[in-house]
Parts: sequence; C-alpha cells; structure tokens
Amino acid sequence: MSLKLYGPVRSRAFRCVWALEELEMPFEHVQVDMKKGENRSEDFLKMNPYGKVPVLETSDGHHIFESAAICLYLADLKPEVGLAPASGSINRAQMNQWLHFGMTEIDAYLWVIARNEWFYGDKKSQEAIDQSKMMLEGSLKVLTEHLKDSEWMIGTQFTVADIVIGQALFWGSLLEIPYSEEINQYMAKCRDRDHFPNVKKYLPS
Ligand SMILES: N[C@@H](CCC(=O)N[C@@H](CS)C(=O)NCC(=O)O)C(=O)O
Repeated sequence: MSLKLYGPVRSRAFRCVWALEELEMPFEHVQVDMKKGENRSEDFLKMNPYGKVPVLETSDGHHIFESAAICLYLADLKPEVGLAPASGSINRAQMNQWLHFGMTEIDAYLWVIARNEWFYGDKKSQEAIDQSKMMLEGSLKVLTEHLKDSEWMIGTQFTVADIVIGQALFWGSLLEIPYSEEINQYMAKCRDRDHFPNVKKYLPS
C-alpha cells in the first residue's frame, strides 16, 4: 500500500503536497471534489468525521487529518531530510512553537476573515472580520520581527513550520491583508525552493 493524499491542491492539502515533494516521496493523489460534496460522503467521513481535506492514508492503512499533523508525520518518516528536527531537541521545540503559531495565530484568523468575506453572505460579521484583522496584525508583527534575523522559522533549517506558515501566507494574500517587506521576501524565498514548482503538477487538468 502506498501513501494516499486526499484533497485538491487549492486547499490546505497544498501543504502536504509540498512536504511530499520536499521529501521526494511517491504518493497517490485523490482530488476530492468539494463542490460535489465528495468530502461529505460516507466513505470520506470514515476517514475524517469533520469532512475536511486534507486526509492522508498511511502505507499501513491508517488515516490522519489536520494538515500540520500530516506534514509532521511525513517529515518524521524521512528524518534525514531535516524537515522536522529530532524529537527532544530544542530545534524540534522551536519548530513546534512556530507550527502552532502558524496554525492558531495566522491561519485561524485568516480563516475567520475568509469565511466571512467569501461564504457567509448575509450572515457576514464585520465585527468578526475587524477583530481577526486586529489579532492578525499582532501576529504578523511578531513574524516580521523574527524574519529580520532568521532565514527560515528556525534559523537556517527549512522545516514543516515554514511549509505551514508559508502556505498560510500564500492563501491569505488573496484577502489583501497588508504584508511587510520581510514577509514578502520570505514568501518569495519559499516559492524559490527547488521542489516548490512541482506542487503545480497536482492541479486538476
Ligand atoms: N485545520 C484544518 C482545516 C481543514 C479545512 O478547513 N479544510 C477546508 C479546505 S482548505 C475544507 O475541507 N473545507 C470543506 C468544508 O469545510 O466543508 C487543516 O489544517 O487541515
């Protein structure tokens, strides 16, 4: 059995495809058409009861959801690549710190803004948008300061934290959130990585 990733590249599955490419790991890609409700089918809900992508099917048939957890699992399968530092090391703790920061202090606020702007129609809450923008301003300030003297989130080592934060910033730019020069440069560096262009191979034809 091989690794199987469920979820279109234009979703948080992007992170997992990017990690798989960085790790040069073969996998089967299943698009999952969310417009057709394929993520709500009985079979899909058995893999992720929340009905969200991405989901990874491991080579021994287990299912994992949550993009950051999937990326971390994959990185640990090939520790020699260095996408996740060794368990118990200070680098591991710092990678986890930024990984959680990316998920809770960046991605989550962007998602509140996106849901309100794009999906909620007359249920849209300007207050929720404004509060999230305010919180995000603080997170992006911290990120900007950190990037002033760090090449990647943990110094010179590109890790899963960069994949999660980088991709959150990419999709967040659709919301026209103002980014600092440091953040723009960081995103450009992410895009310049050798394996980054390969992610496009998984876009639907
Ligand atoms: N925290 C989750 C979020 C997953 C998520 O919200 N996925 C979206 C696509 S990016 C989804 O599947 N939405 C479909 C739905 O909510 O019905 C992760 O990082 O994997």
